[in-house]
Amino acid sequence: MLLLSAGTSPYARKVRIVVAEKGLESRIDEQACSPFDSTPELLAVNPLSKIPCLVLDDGTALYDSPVIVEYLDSLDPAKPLIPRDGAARWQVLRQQALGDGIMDAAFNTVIESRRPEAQQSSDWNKRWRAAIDRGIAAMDGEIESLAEQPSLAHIAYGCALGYLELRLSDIPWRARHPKTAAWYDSFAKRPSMAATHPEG
Ligand SMILES: N[C@@H](CCC(=O)N[C@@H](CS)C(=O)NCC(=O)O)C(=O)O
Repeated sequence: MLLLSAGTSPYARKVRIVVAEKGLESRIDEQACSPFDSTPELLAVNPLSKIPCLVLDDGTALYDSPVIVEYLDSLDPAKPLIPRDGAARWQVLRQQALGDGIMDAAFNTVIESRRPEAQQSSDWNKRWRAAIDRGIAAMDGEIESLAEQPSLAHIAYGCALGYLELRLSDIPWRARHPKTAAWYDSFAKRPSMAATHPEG
């Protein structure tokens, strides 16, 4: 399988952590890809020109990251990162959506900040930053009740917080939410987190 990815993408990082946690490294080649270049190679597999995108050995392309991680999790049902059924399943999927939603708001904020200043929208910036703040507050409210065994919820939360540290370090989430900060510092030591730490 081929994973089109980028070192600083929090969504691609979520997939790369799942690959490591499931021990699937030997089955997946990674190719760095800049989605904003909209290369013919990326457009051939994802018309949305976004990464991550996973191309299976038979050429089938899977996106976006929630679909990819669900597929990867299904390859080894013995150690699920997403509970198979019941309330626990919907909770983990909702928690993934919370982590992903924080990433969406953060990614939009970062991309907006790269546009010419006169074109930047302070209304959108306020809305995205408020979503990030509320999202982390919600995460903080449940951080102590996360299961002992790491799940996709842990991974999505770790990627969201890691992306904020990388790109929006002015947001004082550590000072506001010391429980979440302590959880993150401990989770960030997992080999899968350390191995996928964004360099730039
Ligand atoms: N919901 C998607 C989001 C993917 C996404 O937005 N990826 C960014 C890179 S971090 C991208 O490819 N952006 C290109 C664009 O927005 O045109 C997922 O979870 O995979």
